Amino acid sequence: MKIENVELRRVRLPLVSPFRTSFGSVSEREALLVHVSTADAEGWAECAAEAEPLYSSEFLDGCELVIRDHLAPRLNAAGERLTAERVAPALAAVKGHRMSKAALETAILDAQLRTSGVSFGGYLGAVHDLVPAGVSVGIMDSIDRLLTAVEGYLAEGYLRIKLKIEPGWDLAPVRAVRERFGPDVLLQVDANTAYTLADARHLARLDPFDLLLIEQPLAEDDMLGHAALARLIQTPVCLDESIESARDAAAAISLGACSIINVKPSRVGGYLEARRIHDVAAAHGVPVWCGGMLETGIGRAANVALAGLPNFVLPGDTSASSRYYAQDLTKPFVLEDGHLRVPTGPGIGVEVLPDVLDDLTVSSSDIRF
Ligand code: OSB
Ligand code: MG
Repeated sequence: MKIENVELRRVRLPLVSPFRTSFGSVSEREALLVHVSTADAEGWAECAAEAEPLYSSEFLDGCELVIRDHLAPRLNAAGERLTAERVAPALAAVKGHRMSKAALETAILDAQLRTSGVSFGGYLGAVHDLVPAGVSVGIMDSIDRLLTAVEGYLAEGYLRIKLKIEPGWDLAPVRAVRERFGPDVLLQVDANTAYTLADARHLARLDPFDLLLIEQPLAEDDMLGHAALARLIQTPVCLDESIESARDAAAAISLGACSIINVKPSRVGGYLEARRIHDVAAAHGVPVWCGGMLETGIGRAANVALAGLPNFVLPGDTSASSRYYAQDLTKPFVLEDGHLRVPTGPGIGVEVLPDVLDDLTVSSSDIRF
């Protein structure tokens, strides 16, 4: 497949409400779209990096630069023989930059699958038409506001609540949500690396609340710390930031650093590596779920397809478009009885709305092949 052009487009979408995590607060999503043109098809993908390098070391300006100056030229060199499966090997010499690599691979995979009329779900091996949706609820100014937000999400049908936590906002919000909504609500927390192993006794105080999991309590490079913590608390430890590859997943599982994995294709370099993590975890009896990065409909479509694989047994952070945006870049993803439907059309199975895209675009540039 010969690529003719790669367009990089920066878009800015206002969030319906600010989203605060232990590493910062955002009120709009600035995203980088990668749009690949071949003779036969167009492919779209969304780079999950944020404007600032706070979730991980990657950030939007850096992604644009590395795609333009280091990644795209390596794909160009592959010429006609390029396929989505050959993208990662062609880019392997470049260390890291997984979100940038994932965006390129995904856009190329979209074009390839549109050419052959195969859906992402079909290609990846999805076995479900509908996937259960959870929702990630940010840190709020007060417990009252949090309870109002959670009540709204439960009324909409979300099947699992994830509370963002940090020191000073952990036991009280979890206790309040449990007391108000009862023991049957599937509830989990995400610390985004905000604690250290010295907080183990404090985190053990979450044990009585019967959480599904605690996500990434410690620093991303603290595999041994997570293994030690997992022995000191009853809540299952789930890793997000620490897992950047299937090899990381195998190591974390072997060390006892996690018993559940949040799979974000963007964080691990793309959907092919994400599927390998799914497979490694399945072989160890470790359940996985699909994380999110406040994606627009473009990134969401592919995530929902991945979430249809058999070992994605926990509800994901794959929420409806309306949880994030009043106007999405695609036809909105909507909840159907707490589930999102896996797209079945070719490629990611959704179309970008051209007028909306133009309205929300802040800049664009072309890389000619
Ligand atoms: O840690 O899972 C995370 C959003 C941005 C960056 C990191 C994370 C998140 C979320 C929201 O938790 C997931 C979503 O709804 O897309
Ligand atoms: Mg997380």
